[in-house]
Amino acid sequence: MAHQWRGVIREYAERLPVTEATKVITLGEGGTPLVHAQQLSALTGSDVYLKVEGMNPTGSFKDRGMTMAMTAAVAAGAKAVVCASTGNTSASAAAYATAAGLKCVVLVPEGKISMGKLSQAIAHGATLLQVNGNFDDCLDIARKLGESYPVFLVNSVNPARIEGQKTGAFEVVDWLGDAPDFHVLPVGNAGNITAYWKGYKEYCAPFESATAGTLPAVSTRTPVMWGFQAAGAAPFVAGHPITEPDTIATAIRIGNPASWDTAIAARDESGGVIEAVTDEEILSAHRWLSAREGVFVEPGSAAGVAGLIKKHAAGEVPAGKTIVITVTGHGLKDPQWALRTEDGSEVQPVKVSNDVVTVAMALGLEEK
Ligand code: AN7
Repeated sequence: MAHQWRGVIREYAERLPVTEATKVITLGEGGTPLVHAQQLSALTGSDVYLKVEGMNPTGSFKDRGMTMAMTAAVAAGAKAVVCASTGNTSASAAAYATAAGLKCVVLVPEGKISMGKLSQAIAHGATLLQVNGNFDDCLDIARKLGESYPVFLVNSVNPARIEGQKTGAFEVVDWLGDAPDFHVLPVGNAGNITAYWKGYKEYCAPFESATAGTLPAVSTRTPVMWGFQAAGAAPFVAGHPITEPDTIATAIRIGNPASWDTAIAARDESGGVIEAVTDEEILSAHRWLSAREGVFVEPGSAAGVAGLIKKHAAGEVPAGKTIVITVTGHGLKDPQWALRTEDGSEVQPVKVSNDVVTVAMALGLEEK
């Protein structure tokens, strides 16, 4: 019988802070496709793979961390959870809170989250407040609420989130048979680069499991980590927080990343970089993925691909390597960008009358 994926907690229970007795809150997250990107591979002369996180239950990588955070919330006896979000965390928190039977409060920056993500939080019954401020302001309030009020914080400052998200690295190694040479991803609040690096390091050494003794190393190496931020929201490139972050990639419109030190550690321990890509480069990579690879992502998710293309143009991508890029969220989250041409004009579908000859003419077809 084919193996049914059981969600990241049950698949990787020995490497997570859970026991047999833990009540697991899951929607079947993880087990996402690692797609061989044929055109990016042809471009670079390396084997480039896309870890397609839009295939998670709520359409982003956040579900890997949210299954752990919501499981921890239930274990702690919480009745309500809270998060700040640029959109995907709120969509995920709302869905997993529903599955857990908990109330969910989400704080989002007013006017700066995509329609798809807003719809998800509302559909799952979260109490959504639009804060007159940016994501960093929302996170500040969410942290204070968690400290002083009876609500459980499920942002990635909660270590359970990082534990869940590290399973992305495990899946890459399990699929490829070893760690890639490079792992590339977008960086916003910096939880994901922290989590991947933790996962890669744990898989590359004997692991002291809380439930299963000492587990042997699975991989022989760890990758070089390459993170990319939007140029208007690139605190790691500036070397300090940004007070007015701005980018069309609203998912990563973050100026004061919570996981600052661990992201710097991932960069430096791995011999990697965190660099910036412009909104134009992000939209161009977004178009590349949909039109050349067959993978539809939201703009923020294309930042890693934009970074790889930029570094290739600068002659900084070696050939003959294995490169994995996490594309973090689904294109349907924020579909409006697909309906714009490169020069910024709106795509207008061609209208035709209800008649085969007219349709054939519109297609330039001659009768056979
Ligand atoms: C598609 O949902 O911060 O560096 O509040 O939605 O781990 O923050 C989302 C971030 C990349 C950046 N790609 O990841 C939120 C939120 C997508 C995202 C990131 C986000 P981190």
